Amino acid sequence: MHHGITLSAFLHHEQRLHALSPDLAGVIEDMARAIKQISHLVSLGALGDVLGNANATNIQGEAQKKLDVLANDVILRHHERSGHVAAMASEEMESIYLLPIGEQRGDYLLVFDPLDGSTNIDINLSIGTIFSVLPCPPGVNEPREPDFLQPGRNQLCAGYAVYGQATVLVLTLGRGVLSFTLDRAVGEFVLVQENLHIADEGHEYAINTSNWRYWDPPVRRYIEECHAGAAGPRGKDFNMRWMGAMVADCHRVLSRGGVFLYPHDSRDPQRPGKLRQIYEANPIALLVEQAGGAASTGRASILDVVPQTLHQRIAVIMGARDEVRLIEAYHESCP
Ligand code: AFP
Repeated sequence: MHHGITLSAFLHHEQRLHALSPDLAGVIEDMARAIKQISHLVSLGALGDVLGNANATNIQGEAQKKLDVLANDVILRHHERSGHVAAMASEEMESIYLLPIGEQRGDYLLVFDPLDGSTNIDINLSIGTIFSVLPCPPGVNEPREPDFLQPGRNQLCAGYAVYGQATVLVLTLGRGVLSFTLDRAVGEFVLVQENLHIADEGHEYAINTSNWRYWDPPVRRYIEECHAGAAGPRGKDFNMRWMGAMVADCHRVLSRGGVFLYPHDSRDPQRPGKLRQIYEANPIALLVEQAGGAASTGRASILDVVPQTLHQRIAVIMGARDEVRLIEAYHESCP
């Protein structure tokens, strides 16, 4: 593959050489167009009517930002009449989204978090869009919620965009991870990196330490050992970063290594974690595994967990393989 080719050329190449279905390529092209439009809205900042609250709450009970609602709408509009998807689900909608009556149904289910890291919107820090494509079960023309409750291993494609200094699209079709940058002059995503790889060993971690008192002992142990640095049992110093947007923190992990944790904590006994499994954890977990890293709840591989509900939450520990395995070992020795 050649650096500098456009996303469309890459998808064309995948259809020719790896039998990528034209409809799946179509879903990705539609998503790329939606991301370009969201990127434009984000770039308006205070000059557009895009900042602040939408005066509504989502299914998670979180106050929706205007940009959460706008981005959700942009993605729905780019897919609902394409004929490529059968139905969609999003962090911002309580139920699954069925296509308008009369529109052709495709073979795919699209799930997405339209604007991850909403609390960063009004302070002009990194935010992103996360998406994933699942197969629509054969013979299903009008999908229902149980059709979306598939383990992450079923994902046919996963990706995210980060709206940072540049808008970056990171994508996997299950054959490694590629990174594209939006060339605003021509309105095209251009391939800038192939085979993103996360080094097995990490020296950087990301976790919200304000939740320390709620963590389980294995997570406390791991972070305590990171804090101890070269003088502690790990025998090396660690660096810490926290962006407050999973998509940005995980983009750093995919770009320069380390580990990201939003583990189980005891704040709410009903909640296995904070992050949502189907449209947040699963897509990033697939990208991390495809880049040679590992993605775990601490006790199981994220991609093997079968979700019970559309908005199910899950504990997330992912990134450098050796670090994730060590945290899993701490969980094993602490039933
Ligand atoms: P929002 O999109 O609602 O801001 O949530 C972002 C997020 O789900 C995830 O992207 C971050 O890693 C995490 O929440 C940040 O959580 P804290 O508020 O604990 O920092």
